[in-house]
Amino acid sequence: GAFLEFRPLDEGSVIEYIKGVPALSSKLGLGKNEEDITVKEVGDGNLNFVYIVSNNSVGYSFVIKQALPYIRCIGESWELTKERAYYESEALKEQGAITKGQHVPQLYHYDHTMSLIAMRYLEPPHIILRKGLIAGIEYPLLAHHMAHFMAHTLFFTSLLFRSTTHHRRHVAKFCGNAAMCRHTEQVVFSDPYQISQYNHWTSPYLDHDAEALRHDNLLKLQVADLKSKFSERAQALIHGDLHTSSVMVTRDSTQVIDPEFAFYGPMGFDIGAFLGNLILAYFSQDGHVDQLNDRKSYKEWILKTIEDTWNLFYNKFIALWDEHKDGAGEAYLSTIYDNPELQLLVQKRYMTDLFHDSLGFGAAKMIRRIIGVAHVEDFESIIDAVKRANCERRALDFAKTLLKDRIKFEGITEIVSAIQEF
Ligand code: ADP
Ligand code: SR1
Ligand code: MG
Ligand code: MG
Repeated sequence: GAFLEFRPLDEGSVIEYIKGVPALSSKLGLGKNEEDITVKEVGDGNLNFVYIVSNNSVGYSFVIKQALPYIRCIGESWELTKERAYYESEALKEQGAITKGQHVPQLYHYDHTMSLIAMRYLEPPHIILRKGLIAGIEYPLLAHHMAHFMAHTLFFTSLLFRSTTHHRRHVAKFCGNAAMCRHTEQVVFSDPYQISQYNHWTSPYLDHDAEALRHDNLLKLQVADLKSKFSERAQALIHGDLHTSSVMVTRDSTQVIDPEFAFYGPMGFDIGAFLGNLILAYFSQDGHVDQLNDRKSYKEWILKTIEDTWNLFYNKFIALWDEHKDGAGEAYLSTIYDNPELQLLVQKRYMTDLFHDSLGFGAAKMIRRIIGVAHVEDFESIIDAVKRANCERRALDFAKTLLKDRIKFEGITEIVSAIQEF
């Protein structure tokens, strides 16, 4: 049978594990031709171990992801609950159902004892979006797909669609993911603004920039507002870590993976994560210029993707709202919000607040990737430290402006112009 006690797996013991789980061994056709089974650890994320298990004689594969009770990229000294695998499995189910399986890998199996999930293998040519952005590859459907994913997962888990009773039941379930929220609170909203053993940056070039963060009263005032919103506002089921390494893509397919940070939080945290990471990708492009590619048109494509993502999100979200305005959602009762002008006013207010939240969270997430513990490959892959620091400083300065002045921006075209003029 399945393992009775938690045990960290390795490439060797994965097969032994699968043998004890009929749902997985039968999927793989295990038993007949065991020598055709291969296991490869491919985890390149910060936290967990990911194995691709393949039966090469039939050309079938799936993925096993296991959470150990610590942060992989740091080591056993930084403990992190392995219960995160449970929240990842629940979020995969929920987001999979809401998007009708279009943008989330199917969950095959969850094992609580082993803190492990099995899911669909996103086969090549799927790659991590961040790697595609570094390589300068355009994805024509990305904005459309991400807008669809975010509009659907956020709308259908909010009070715009649900009763407060229904909502509270769901909020309570994901409240248990508190340790993961505390992790985010530390690495996004606290550590970049104080001295922390985990912070690092491209030194010595950014030493003054890092110090300036610790003395920027206006910035700290704004970050406190965001932290409060992150910790207090159960607006919708958010992915919680929606950067460009949590998206796998081909030209035609966009798949959102890795929702282990999922909980009921502010919608803008997801939208901001995605947009903020696209802005990081934009500012890193100058570091990837070579004789073959000046990256000019690619930078334009990134900006267009930022603009399209927000505009498509806006339209899709409002369309869902209009479609369900007489449904069970209790945020704006149709008996009270009973005329088109009022409906328009309320929607305008809601979307403007959401836009400003997204800008704030996006900016905070940019800052943590330059000064905090975990950096991004967009910049890390720029070998020349001077070049890298110059790209990082522009991104950091832009993020600081965005964080402080976000309510001055009325629409996404203003953001795109601000990036271009920066
Ligand atoms: P972590 O939580 O450690 O960041 P991820 O879920 O992001 O782990 O997975 C780490 C890596 O494993 C991804 O960057 C990707 O390369 C690979 N991976 C994860 N899930 C899948 C999948 N379903 N199909 C193919 N590759 C995957
Ligand atoms: C040590 S911080 C690691 C980071 O990686 C994850 O993807 C989350 O973003 C987390 O903050
Ligand atoms: Mg990941
Ligand atoms: Mg993860």
